[in-house]
Amino acid sequence: MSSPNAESTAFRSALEVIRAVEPRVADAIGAELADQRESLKLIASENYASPATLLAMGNWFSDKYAEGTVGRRFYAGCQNVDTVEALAAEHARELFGAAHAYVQPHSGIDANLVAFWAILADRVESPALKKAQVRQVNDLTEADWFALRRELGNQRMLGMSLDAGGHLTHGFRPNISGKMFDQRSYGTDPATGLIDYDRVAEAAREFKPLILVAGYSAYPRKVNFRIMREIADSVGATFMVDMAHFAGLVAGKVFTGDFDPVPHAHIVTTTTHKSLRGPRGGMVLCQPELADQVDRGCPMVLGGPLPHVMAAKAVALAEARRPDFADYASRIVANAQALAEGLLRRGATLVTGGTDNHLAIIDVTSYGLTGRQAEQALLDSGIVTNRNSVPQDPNGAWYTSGIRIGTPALTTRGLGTAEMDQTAELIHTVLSQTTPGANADGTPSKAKYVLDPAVADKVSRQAAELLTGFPLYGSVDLT
Ligand code: DSN
Repeated sequence: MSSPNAESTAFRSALEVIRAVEPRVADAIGAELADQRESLKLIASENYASPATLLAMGNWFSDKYAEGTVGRRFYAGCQNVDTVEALAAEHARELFGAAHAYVQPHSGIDANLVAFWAILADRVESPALKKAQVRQVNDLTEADWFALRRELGNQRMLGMSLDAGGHLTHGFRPNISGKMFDQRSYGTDPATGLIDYDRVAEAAREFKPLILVAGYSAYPRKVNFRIMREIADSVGATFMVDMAHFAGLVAGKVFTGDFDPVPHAHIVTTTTHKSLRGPRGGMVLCQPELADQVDRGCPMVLGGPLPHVMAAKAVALAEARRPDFADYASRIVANAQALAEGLLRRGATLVTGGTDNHLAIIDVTSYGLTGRQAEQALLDSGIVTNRNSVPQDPNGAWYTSGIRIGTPALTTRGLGTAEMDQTAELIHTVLSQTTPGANADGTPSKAKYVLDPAVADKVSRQAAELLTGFPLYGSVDLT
């Protein structure tokens, strides 16, 4: 462990150097720390990376180009980049028990694009693609290229529907995956809100996807990856899991056996900054047969790797291999369950009636609100969340009917189950005292809301008070 003094000195010195060039940037960085310290952060996809992880990104690795892979680069002088990329990959393989790890993706979308490409290259029966893989691309004729585009396009993907908690990159229209793939989705059982594996199997039998995708950004339950793999195998699909949200729970051995995607999936993608608590970025883990294609991620779909971020991934993954990370991961779930129980006890409605992971979805229609109204009212009260669709959402993806809450960040900060109950009380107070507003012409608004500023002020003060016992980056004094 570094000394608290070293951490404080490092950040203060960094800001002093930045301030000498553009003081407004230094001020914004300082203000961001102040804001994060003061608010009750319940965004399920956010966290607080360690000082070591943050500092590993602010250095001269940022200046280096390193297209290619370890030991096989398109630029000279990559020996130090090789060191950090190999280290990050080794930590990832060891942490997750994966055969292969590719740590270059810049984000979750990038990681998914790398995975899609690897699966297409592995699975699509295309004579033109075979030629493209073995020959110099200049040798392909116009007819070969035409065939290649035809054969790669319109392949089938089956993923979880957006309103049930799936992710945009799993074949939905606003994302490129929804434009390249012929996509169908499986939802959840309307009565329970849970994945109905028989229905997934039925959809897979009917649709015969090339890729079956599991994973979510707003589903509050475990997924049985053994069953999903059996479904994929029964129709000859490649099974891909996007574990971006719950990678920390896999790393911390909270999700094991049927609920650990790594032994069951052909390919697993993740971000590194959510429950895994690393730097902002992505990563792909895969079975050996997909490794060569995955390693072509750059330049196939990625720009030059970000060596400074790979260095930070190596640091964060090393942290996640320590025994205390398992304790952190189990506290995330205990906190999410305490928060969910606290809300249920006060009369809130939760999608699926609770949680067994790091997040919960409050159906705010039971408070007479849209997600957008609830999100803003909570923000006014010092509670940072995001609005989210609920299954079969009547308010659509912009206004929504839900609020997603998650505990990875507050758990990092040290809050426990008692504080989660207090947090539930604050959320319930705001939502039960907010009413829908009206447009200027008197029609009901899905965005406007009425909340007595005195209530918002009181809850903000209570939220700040709750946080005083849990200083964020407590060693860092920027004054
Ligand atoms: N934006 C992330 C989330 O909040 O879940 C997913 O990409």
